Amino acid sequence: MTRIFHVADTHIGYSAYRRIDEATGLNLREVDTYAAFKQFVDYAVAEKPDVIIHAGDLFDSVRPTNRAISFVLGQLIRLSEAGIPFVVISGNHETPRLKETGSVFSLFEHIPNVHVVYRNKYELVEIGDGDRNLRIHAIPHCDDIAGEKRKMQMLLNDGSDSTGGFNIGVLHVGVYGAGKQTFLMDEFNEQLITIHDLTNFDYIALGHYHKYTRVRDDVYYAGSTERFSFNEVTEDKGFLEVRLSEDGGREVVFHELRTREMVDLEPVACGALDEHEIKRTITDRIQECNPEDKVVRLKVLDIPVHVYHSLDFDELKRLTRSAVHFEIKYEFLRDSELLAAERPSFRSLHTEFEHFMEKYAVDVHLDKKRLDELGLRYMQEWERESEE
Ligand SMILES: [Mn+2]
Repeated sequence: MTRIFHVADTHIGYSAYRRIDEATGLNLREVDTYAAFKQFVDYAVAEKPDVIIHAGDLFDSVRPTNRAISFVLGQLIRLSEAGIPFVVISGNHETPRLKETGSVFSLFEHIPNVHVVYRNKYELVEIGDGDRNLRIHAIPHCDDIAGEKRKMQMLLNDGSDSTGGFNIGVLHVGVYGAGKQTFLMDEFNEQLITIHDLTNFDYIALGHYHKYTRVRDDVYYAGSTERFSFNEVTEDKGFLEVRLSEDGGREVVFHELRTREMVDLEPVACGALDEHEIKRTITDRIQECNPEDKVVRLKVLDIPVHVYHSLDFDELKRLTRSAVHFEIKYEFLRDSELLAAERPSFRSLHTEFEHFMEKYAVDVHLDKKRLDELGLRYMQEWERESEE
């Protein structure tokens, strides 16, 4: 039996929010991506699979920091010393737009047992020999994915008379037309393929789609090793163990990794609540979820503007401070009576500001929610002062 560990989308170097890890001084979410990958490597070193296949987006960016590179280097050396072959293709996140930029993967090229595939074209990586021979057909992120895919299938068909061993495909792609389902991330430069014309593989290891998914009996996404947005809040994160036997048997097992807790709380629907109830429900939701060390989102729907203005933001901050990140998203009630009462040519300053902020594109590094909050607060203070 041959055992393959299929992992993908580790996005090493990703960082988010403002929380710093006290031990290292690094962004805590960055440290989380390191921890998830290290957990995987620890498991692999203990379990010694015949090969590890990483299906792309090992790094989060084309130019990872020295820290991210040195972390990955250390982990790959551990695998190398344990004698575990590691095959990795470049994904859309780490593939430079200009070839002159060069690939970070070239740094790992000379480590024994490490095979990096990043040259904009299909490559065949062969591991082992005889019955345990693994022919790994690897396509990195490239300019002509359809052409490289055809080339891969052709080469596989040509070599299919060779005896023993397994043919494994590895790609970093979105898939469409698989059982009427489409798997994509809606990213700017993602590659999309169909898979109906990929045949005679013993297994195809996909990367890119962050949710662990069986696409076809022989085609799987391993999913990412951490949650990178609230879209992934309900997904288990981990990697796949694929067991192939010489008689054609195939078993795929998902192994979950321990990751940072991410919670999307039940929204507070303000519609039927009075001001007091709204405030109490928000506070209750926060306290019930015990936000310590978690990434949390709470939506507050249809909150009347005057209630929003009377919230105790300092208190809310105090209640949510122990979270790694606590996001409260307010959606305002559009009170038709209130709007009708206003002269159409001149809406309240608050409403004008809200409309302005909705349309105003702020620099990505600025926290728009905080800007919203501050603007509204300053206006409220100014109003109070001018009333006195
Ligand atoms: Mn990707």
